[in-house]
Amino acid sequence: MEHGEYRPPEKRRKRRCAIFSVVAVLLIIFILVIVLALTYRQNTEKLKPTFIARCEEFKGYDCEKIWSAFEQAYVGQDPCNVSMGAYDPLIAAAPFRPACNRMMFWSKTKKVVHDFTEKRDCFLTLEDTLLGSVLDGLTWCGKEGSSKTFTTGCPGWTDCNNNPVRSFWNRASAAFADVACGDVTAMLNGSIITPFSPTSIFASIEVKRFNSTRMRSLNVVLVTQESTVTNCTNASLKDLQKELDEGIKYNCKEVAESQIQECSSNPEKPCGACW
Ligand code: DVN
Repeated sequence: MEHGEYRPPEKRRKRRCAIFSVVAVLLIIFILVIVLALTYRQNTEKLKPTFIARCEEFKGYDCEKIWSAFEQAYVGQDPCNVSMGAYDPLIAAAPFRPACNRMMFWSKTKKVVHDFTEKRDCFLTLEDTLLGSVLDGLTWCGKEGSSKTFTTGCPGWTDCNNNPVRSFWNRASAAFADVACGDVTAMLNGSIITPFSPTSIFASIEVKRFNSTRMRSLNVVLVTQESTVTNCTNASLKDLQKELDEGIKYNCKEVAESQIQECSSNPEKPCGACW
C-alpha cells in the first residue's frame, strides 16, 4: 500500500457494503412493483375504451348503460362459471332489430363473409350489429373477489364451456337467430366435408331458433374454391334441411369464392346478382 493512501476501517467498509446492498434490493423491488402495476393496468384497462368507441359508432344508444349491463355478467365471477343467461341483461339493453331479407348467418366462413359485408351493405351479420361489433375479436373475463375486467389470462374457447367469451357469443347468436325473418342467407364452407357441423353455433343454437312464423326461407350459399370437397348434395346439408322448422323453404347454391370477392369489390352490381 502506498504511503498516505487512506483506507476506512474494516467496520466502515462493511457498513457501506450493507447500505449499498439494501439500496440495490429496494431498487429491484421498486422496479418489480412498477412492472407488475403496468402489466396489471394493461391487462385490465384496455377493453372498456374499445367497447365504448365501437358502441358510439351506433347512434342512439346509451353506451355506458350497455357497458354496465355487459360487465355485470362476468365481473367478480369464476371465469369458468359464466352462463349464457348471465348476458340476458345485456341483450335487453341493446336488443337486436329484425333486418328482414338481409340477415346472414355463417359457419367456418368468417373471413369471406365479413370481407363481403364490410364492402357491401347487402347483408347484416351478427358482427355488424352493435353487440356483435363491440366485442368481435376481443377476449375478457373477471375473477372471484375482483371488480376488474381482465383481457389476458382468461380461459380459452375450449378450456371450459361456460367461459365469458363463449357464453356471450352463444347468447348473442341465440338472440340474433330469434329475430331472423323473411329470406335468410347462410354462407357455409364447401372446402370441408361437414359444412353443417352439429357442434357449430350455427347448427347447435341458431338453426334451432329459426321460426317459420317469421322466416320464409333459408338460402345456403356454399362457398367453393379449387380445394372444394363437397356440394349441395352433402349429407350434412340434408341434415340441415331436415332440422329446419316446418314451413321454412330451403335452397342451396354452390358459389365460387372468387365470384363473391368480385361482387364485394363491385358496388354497382346489385346485391341479388352476386349469386
Ligand atoms: O352464424 C354465425 C354468427 O352468427 C356467429 O354468432 O355464430 C355463427 C358462427 O359460429 P359457428 O357456426 O360456430 O362457426 P365457426 O366458424 O366454427 O365459429 C365462429 C367463431 O367462433 C370463430 O370464428 C371463432 O371466433 P374467432 O376466434 O375467429 O374470432 C369462434 N370459435 C369457434 N370455435 C372455436 C372458436 N374460437 C376458438 N377456438 C375454437 N375451437
